[in-house]
Amino acid sequence: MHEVLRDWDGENALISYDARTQSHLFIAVHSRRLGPAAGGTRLKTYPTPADGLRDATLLARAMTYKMAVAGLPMGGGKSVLAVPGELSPADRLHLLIRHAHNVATLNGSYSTGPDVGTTSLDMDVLHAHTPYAFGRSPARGGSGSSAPDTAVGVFNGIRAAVAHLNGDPALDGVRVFVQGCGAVGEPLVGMLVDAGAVVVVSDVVAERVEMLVRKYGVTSVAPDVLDVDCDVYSPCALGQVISADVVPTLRCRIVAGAANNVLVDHEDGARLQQAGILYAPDFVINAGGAIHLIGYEGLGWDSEQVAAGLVGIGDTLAQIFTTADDQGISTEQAAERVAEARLAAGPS
Ligand code: PPY
Repeated sequence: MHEVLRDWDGENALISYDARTQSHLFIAVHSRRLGPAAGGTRLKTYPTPADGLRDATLLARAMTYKMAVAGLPMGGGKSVLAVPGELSPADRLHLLIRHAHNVATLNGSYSTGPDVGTTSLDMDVLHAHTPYAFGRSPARGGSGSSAPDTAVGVFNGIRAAVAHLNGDPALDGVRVFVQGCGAVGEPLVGMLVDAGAVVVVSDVVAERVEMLVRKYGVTSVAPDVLDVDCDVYSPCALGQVISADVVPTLRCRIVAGAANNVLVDHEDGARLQQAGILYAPDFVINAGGAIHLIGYEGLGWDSEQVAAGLVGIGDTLAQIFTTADDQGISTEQAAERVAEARLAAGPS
């Protein structure tokens, strides 16, 4: 764990161990340069505790960049609850309450929200112990699940990428492979089908795939298949799917999905560029959830303002694609430069 922290450029990390559930609790605060840090709570099993801490630190950094590019007055943070396996409801509740107390000790320098493995109902639990939890259920005063708005942002981003290559954002007949059809992937599939796209899906949960095939008439591939012949590959499950080994096997023109930390290495952005694949940087295209949570709950936005923010994802990507072309750099680099310029300028 020392090495994880040594190799990270964040502000601080809170680390604790819960003996009852044999779980590690991590909160990583990467940067508060643009405002208090925010980012979801991921509840998941990792090979080692250090892997959980590494995930928290890298996801927190991605949140800093996401907030900066989206123009939200927030910093980047993330929590990981690294559990040994499925917890009983009572143990899970115990762990969430312990996490809430950890969040509370940070006195608002970090706020959390839902992420992989947690829901609005979990935020209701956290909020009973700390005010610093976004994304409660509407019945408890929250703005509800941000996943559908994350999907809208990804949809807008896919249109921007298609427009950059085709000169037209129309998705009619465009082949899109959506990998992972959970809370974000499913509504995305619905929007794509409505827009006339030819959609291929995959998911580790076979029943989910069967449901989508029945509901939308899409086709499917096995969960481990990546080399689907398509225009757009949309990773909407977990990250780290693009690596030096994977890039040569891809048969798409665009990579544009909702997953966080899609690239294994920073250099994979350049590898995609060299392979002639247009990459929509993850921290730009998946900002819809943050725009929803911070917009509604932090900034008091109405649904029109949130919708405008989601449209902005497409506009920002269009600019990043053009800058990357003009300067001969990868889209990942172009997006990082936007974030780093905002961080250098400080809060606006
Ligand atoms: C993400 O976009 O990955 C998030 O974690 C969303 C978020 C944003 C702000 C507070 C909590 C979660």
